[in-house]
Amino acid sequence: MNETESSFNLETYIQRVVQFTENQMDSLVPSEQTRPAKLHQSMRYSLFAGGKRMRPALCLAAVEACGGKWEDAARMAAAVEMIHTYSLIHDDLPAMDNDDYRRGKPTNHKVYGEGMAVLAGDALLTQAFEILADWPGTSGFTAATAVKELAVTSGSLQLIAGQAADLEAEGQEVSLEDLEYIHLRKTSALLTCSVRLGGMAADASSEELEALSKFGKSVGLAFQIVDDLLDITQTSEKLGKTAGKDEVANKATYPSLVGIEKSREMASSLTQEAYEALSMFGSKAVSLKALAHYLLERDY
Ligand code: GRG
Repeated sequence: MNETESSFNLETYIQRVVQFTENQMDSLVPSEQTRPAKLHQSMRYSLFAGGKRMRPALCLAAVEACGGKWEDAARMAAAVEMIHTYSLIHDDLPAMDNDDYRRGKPTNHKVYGEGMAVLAGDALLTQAFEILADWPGTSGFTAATAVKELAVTSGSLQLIAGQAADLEAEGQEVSLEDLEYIHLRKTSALLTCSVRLGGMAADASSEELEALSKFGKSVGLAFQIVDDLLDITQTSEKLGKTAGKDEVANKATYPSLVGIEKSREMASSLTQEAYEALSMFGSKAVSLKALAHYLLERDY
């Protein structure tokens, strides 16, 4: 560990990210009183229910790695968290994963009903693009480029592809290759997009964006493997969502396909690859590196 790394305090860093992102979202999303009030309450219920805010954290850390300021990526940080929250609301619906508990609270549809939960997800998804469309851009990147980055990530070849493949995999034989197809899309895609948007906010070079893509891909797969492990080893209270669901649903996961030990090894080796992708940023990547380490070692 070098001097910059040893003086870096991740806990304080994450607290600042949470505050910054929540302030942004609060100022950008219509108030709970805005008509139709129930819709806006439902959107805000899930948006402000907690959550680790890892996508904004990665986005803001990527701005730093590329020499920019958080302010430049404020809209990106809000937009990626809104897309993430929409995906969680829809994923929890009875037609998908049918979950009652998320971020330590009853799921959106349990509180607001299925119809309103679908609409809250739709509205968060749509508003994320509106927010990004108002980003002023840099000399190298326009708002349209950033909007396209988020749209491709959220579309039928990435996020939704992962979810569709996951739905289709239920009750089927799933290979390690199939599992990687799903998680590169369900999990890595939005993490990669978060760091790439942060890079764009700092007017990153194409080499820097390429390095951020490699970092996001590795961190994303490691994140998913750790998520699968936590589903087995942690309680619902600790996770804030239903633990042990994968086994009950007989779902293919990394531990079910390769075992717990091998899964841990894979997550460590992917995190190592993520660190290596950061070499060109030097000490400016201290926060990205600390976040990758945290995502590997987290216990919820
Ligand atoms: C388009 C409906 C739809 C879904 C897309 C992202 C996704 C696919 C589904 C969401 C559910 C899920 C299990 C996604 C995999 C990624 C993952 C482990 C998400 C949980 O993210 P955390 O742990 O959650 O960062 P918090 O609550 O901390 O923000």
